[in-house]
Amino acid sequence: MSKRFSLWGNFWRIFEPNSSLKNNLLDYVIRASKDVVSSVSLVLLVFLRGALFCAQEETRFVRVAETRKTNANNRDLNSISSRFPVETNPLSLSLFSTYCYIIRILRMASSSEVDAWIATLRKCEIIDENSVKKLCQMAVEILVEESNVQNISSPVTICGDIHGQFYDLKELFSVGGECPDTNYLFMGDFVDRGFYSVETFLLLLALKVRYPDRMFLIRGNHECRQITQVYGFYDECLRKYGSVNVWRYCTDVFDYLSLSAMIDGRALCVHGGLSPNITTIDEIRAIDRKREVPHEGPMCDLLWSDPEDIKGWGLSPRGAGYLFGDDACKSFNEKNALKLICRAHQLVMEGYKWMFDKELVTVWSAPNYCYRCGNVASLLELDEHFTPRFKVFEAAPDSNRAAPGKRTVPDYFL
Ligand SMILES: [Mn+2]
Repeated sequence: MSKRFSLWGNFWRIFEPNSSLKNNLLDYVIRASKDVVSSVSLVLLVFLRGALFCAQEETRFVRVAETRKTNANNRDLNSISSRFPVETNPLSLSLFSTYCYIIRILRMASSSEVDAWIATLRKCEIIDENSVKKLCQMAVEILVEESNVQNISSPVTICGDIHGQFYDLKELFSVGGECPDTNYLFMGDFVDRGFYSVETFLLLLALKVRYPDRMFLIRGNHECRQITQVYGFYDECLRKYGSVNVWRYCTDVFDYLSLSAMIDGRALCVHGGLSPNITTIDEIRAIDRKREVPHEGPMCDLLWSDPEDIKGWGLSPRGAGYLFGDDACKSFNEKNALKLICRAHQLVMEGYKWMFDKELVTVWSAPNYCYRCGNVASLLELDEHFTPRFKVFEAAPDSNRAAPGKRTVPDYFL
């Protein structure tokens, strides 16, 4: 090299507004690594930064390491970082956090690309097939690390079904606040039935990739290959892209979506409901979720079940999952020290519905469902004191929609 690449001199240039290295940490890393002195210093720098990161997040890593020890047979932890030999000694913790830090740098390097996708998708325009492929790969890298029961801290805004109603999702964000200013948990059923499943799912996914600690997505019963071939998502991908590749990339992502979320250890959020085969939260953690939604069993029940005014368990008219009564719900909550089960999956005309002496709530976030049900929608805000506050909203006015909002109602209505 005729001119030595100066590690320190160039480092600050990343932050200059018109720098050629702007937003391109990866480029910086590659250039620095071409020079021996620079690359050695870079490795040291990264290791030191990793150690600092470790010190900051030590308690979290200790907890992760301990969870792994106690869940030695837990197949859900079969991810890249869980194969990393983490013990609770400082050196391996430091190595582990260095690894996490490098992953974080690589993610930051591509954030300007993700920002561009988000800007396009926010206009309800699709991104090209290669971008979808890349976005889906990035999403899988994040989702594969997530537990079946994601821990989320309040405050958080919880949303129910969206079903491809893109303009109503924008309405939701204008009522609840934009991501990342607001923490969001979406409880599944992003696709099918509405006209914009592609834009809706890809926008939520891009936000997940861009702000992984601010946006949480869990799986609904429509996030599977079989259902999307019947209720619209498959046809929409074919129509908008001329091939089913995008549908394939997206359905592959579905397999990695988490199954539930736990808020402050007090509220369990799932798409459908409970299962007679699950009595503890640890049993949810032990499910091997990375697959198509099965037709029966615990994983299927979490995505398909409904609460009902019965005693114990009943057969579901949906043909999958179960009906469960207040006694089943209350004993599950008591056993797991839960205050609340939060779920979506059923249309409620008022947007939300309490049941079982406020031990369960249904949240529905698709206003005027299928563009003809006339219902309102809601989102549930849980603050630091765990006080629930519902925000009810109506469908976006026609003036805020593109023409297809006025098209005929699809046949996918159930
Ligand atoms: Mn559903």
